[in-house]
Amino acid sequence: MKYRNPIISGYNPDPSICRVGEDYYIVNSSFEFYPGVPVYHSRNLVNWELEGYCLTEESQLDLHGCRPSGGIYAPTIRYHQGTFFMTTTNTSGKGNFIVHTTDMKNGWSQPAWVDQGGIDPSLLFDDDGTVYFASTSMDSEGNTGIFLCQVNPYTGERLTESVVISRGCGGRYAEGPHLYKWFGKYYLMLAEGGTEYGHMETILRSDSPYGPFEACPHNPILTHRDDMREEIYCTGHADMIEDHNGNWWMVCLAIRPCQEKKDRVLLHNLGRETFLTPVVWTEDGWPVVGEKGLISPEMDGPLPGESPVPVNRDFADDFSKDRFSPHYNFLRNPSMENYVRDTAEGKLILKGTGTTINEMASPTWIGVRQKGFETVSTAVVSLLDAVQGMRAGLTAYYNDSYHYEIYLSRELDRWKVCLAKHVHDIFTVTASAELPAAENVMLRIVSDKTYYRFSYSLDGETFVELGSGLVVGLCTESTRNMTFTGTYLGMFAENGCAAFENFHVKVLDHE
Ligand code: 6LW
Repeated sequence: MKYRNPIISGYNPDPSICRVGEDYYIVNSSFEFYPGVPVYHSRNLVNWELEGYCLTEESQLDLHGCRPSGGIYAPTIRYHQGTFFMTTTNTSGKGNFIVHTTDMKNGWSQPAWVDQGGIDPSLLFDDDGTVYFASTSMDSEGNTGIFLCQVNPYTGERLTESVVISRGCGGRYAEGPHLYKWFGKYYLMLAEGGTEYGHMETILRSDSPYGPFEACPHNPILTHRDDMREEIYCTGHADMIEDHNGNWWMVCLAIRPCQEKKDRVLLHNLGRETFLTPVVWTEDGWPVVGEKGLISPEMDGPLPGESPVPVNRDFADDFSKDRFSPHYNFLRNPSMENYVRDTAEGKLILKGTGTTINEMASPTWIGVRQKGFETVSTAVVSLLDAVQGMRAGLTAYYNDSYHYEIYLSRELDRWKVCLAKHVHDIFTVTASAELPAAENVMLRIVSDKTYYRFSYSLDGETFVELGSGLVVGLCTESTRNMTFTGTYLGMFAENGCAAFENFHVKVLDHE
């Protein structure tokens, strides 16, 4: 059965997958965004619904002061004897922890912190009841390695010393470890080469979880570092699973470049997305991934469950219901009293504080992941205050130093619509127009692979383009520090209240 990649588009990196009967669950990293660790559910491995998050309270997810691309790194989800376990790292907090639940609808436990350092934690529930905890860390000489200990998954108590079990298969930064028990052996799968264009997945196996490990003769089992098709790059950080029909699958992160081949510039703004590939086994028990270690935008495989249906990546909110969609994210730990859903009027009231979207803090900002290159985002905006210097509008947002926004503002005694851009240390208004009033103005962001274009309309029909911003300004490769996220399309308010109506994001990319 044919299907399209990515299976979860937009910034959803470091996927980990588990199976419960005929139900499948994927979790992803979430960094400085709140809630933390999204959980997607599927029954055919292609159509995924965002069910919610593992970390929904500040006591589980303290992101105060978290730097861009800090916070929550790679998670692992496992299911054992009726209980889900998720382990991850709060790199801006106390490190590695485990949460658990028997029913996701009732939320997850408080963090059980594990006294083993590093990132990319993973769990293996062995047949004899032992629970192994692996992570990628550094030894006293600063050498990275995969560390292993035994833990109590409920309390996080480390039951044995942490020991190095592998340094990888020769690629730099051996990370993203997953230890499995398959066919009576312990398989250790790793991401190596770094999460950029040299990324790859390797696998080893042993009769003991502590090794010594034998490397797969055709490592790396997955990499796009030399793939000349130039459609998908950075494949790695994978997890594997046997479906309920006995077929095998891998989920991994990868990126789709936002530049056309002719431009030959390696850039991506949508973030690292989640991809799916079938896996088969060799006679001597080694996995063969995809098309001999390559994956494609369209693949074929023995999918479980119902045939895939077309994926709808649009988003719409008329604010008539009192609950926020799980697709909304906030920055760090939001003050929810600043986000009021006026269901009677069909409005979202954003109460802007003195914290702006240029700050590494929690401004009044709410966004959804940009899930395609070609999008149209609109909302009708009205300023409710006439405060000098207030701003409220729509933003294409990567992080606090990389964002473009079209917004209404009050300057001296005039109402204005403005376009501002923040790239690196340059924050400036690049265009503005005076308005007769700052109410019921429709703002619009139209994106393609090269530009974000910003327009406004006073009647909802005729739009005036205020200006544009290059997509390259919001790409992961363009940020001054290493970052791991992707663009959001969202609403924001600063220094006063604003009302938003009919927030829509339409994805036009042809699957
Ligand atoms: C992830 C690790 C990595 O934890 O990036 O570059 C981190 N390697 O595997 C964030 O995605």
